[in-house]
Amino acid sequence: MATIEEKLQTLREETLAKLKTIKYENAKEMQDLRVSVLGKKGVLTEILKGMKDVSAEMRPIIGKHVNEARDVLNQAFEEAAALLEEQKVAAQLEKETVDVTLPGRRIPFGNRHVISQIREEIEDIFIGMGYQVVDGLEVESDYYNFERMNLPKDHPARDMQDTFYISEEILLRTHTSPVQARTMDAHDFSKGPLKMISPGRVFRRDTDDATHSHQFHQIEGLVVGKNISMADLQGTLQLIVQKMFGKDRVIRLRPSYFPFTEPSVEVDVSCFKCGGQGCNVCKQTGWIEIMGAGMVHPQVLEMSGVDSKKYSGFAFGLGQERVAMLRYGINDIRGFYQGDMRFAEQFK
Ligand code: FA5
Repeated sequence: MATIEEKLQTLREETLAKLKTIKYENAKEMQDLRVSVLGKKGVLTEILKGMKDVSAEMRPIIGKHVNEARDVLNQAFEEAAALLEEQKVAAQLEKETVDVTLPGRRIPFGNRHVISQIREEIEDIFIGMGYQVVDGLEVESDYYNFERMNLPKDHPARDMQDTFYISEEILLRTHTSPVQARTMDAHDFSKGPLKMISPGRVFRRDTDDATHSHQFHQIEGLVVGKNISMADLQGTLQLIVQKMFGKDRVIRLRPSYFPFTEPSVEVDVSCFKCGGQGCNVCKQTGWIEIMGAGMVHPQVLEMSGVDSKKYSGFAFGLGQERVAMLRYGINDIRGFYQGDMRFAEQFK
C-alpha cells in the first residue's frame, strides 16, 4: 500500500497535470477540481485521515509534507486562475474589432439656465446704457433690508414681505432693494451720478404655488443724480420692455405704494399675446404687471447722506421669473427649480 508521502506526491503531480489541461472556456472545471482536492471532503483531507497510523516520531515530518503540498497546490490554483483570466481577456480582445466607420458618441452639451439667460440679457442692455452691475448679500441685516428702505421695525408695510429671520437683526433678504442703500453709501456723488443694477436671489415666506416661490430672483435698478425725473424712469422702462418683449410693446404706470419710493408705481406692459385687446394671458385687461418702481424717497437718500434737495433718483425691482414666464409662456414657476432636463433643454 502507498505511503502518505507517495499519495501526496501523486496528488500533487496529478493535480498540476489536470490544471494544465483546463481551458478558460471551462473555468468552472478548475473550481470543481479545487474543491475535490483541497475542499473539506477532498482528497487531501482523505489522505490526512491516514495520519492516525503514523508513528509519533514521523508525524511532524509527514505533517510538514502535507502542509507543503497544500501550499503548493493552493498557489498552483491561484496562478492557474490568473492565467485563465488573462487568456479570457486576450481572447475577448482578439474577437472585438473596432468599427472605425461608426459615428462618434455625442457628448451632451448643457446650457445656461433660463433665469441666468434672462439676467445676462438684462445686464447687457443696462451695461450698454452705462450702468454698473453690483452684487448684494443674500443674508442681510434687518437694518439694510428694511430700516434703510424706510421700513422701521413697527412699519405695517413689512407685512408685504413675509421674512425668514435668522436672528432678530439678521435675515434672508426679501428683495434686492437693500443694495440701493449699500451702493449709495459707497458712491462718491461729486464724481457723477450713480447708475446701477443688482440681480440676485431673494427669499420670502410665501407658500409655493404656480406664481409664487419662497425663493426667486429680482433685478434692482437705481439711478441717482441731478435732475433725475419720472420721465427718465418711464423712458428707461419703456426701452427695457421693448428689448425684452418686442418693439410694439408699451408700458403703463399705475399708482402704487412702496415705503422707499415716492411716488410709487406698478409697471404694466401691453399684452404681447393680444396686443392689448384682452385675452386669457392678460386676464382680459390688455396689460400684464411686471415690476414695481418709483422715485427714490427723499428719506432713503438722506439716510445715505445724499442731499435730497440737490439729488433725486428712480428705482425699480423686477422679478426675473416673471419676465421669463411671460416671455416663454411658462405657466408654473416651480418648473425653474425642479432640474427637469426636459424643461431646461427648451431654452438652448
Ligand atoms: C419689491 O420687492 C420691491 N423691492 C420692488 C421695488 C424696487 C419697488 C425698487 C420700487 C423700487 P414686490 O414685492 O412687488 O416689490 O416684488 C417685485 C417683483 O418680484 C414682483 O413684481 C414679482 O414679479 C416678484 N415676486 C414677488 N414675490 C414673488 C414670489 N413669491 N415668487 C416669485 N416672484 C415674486
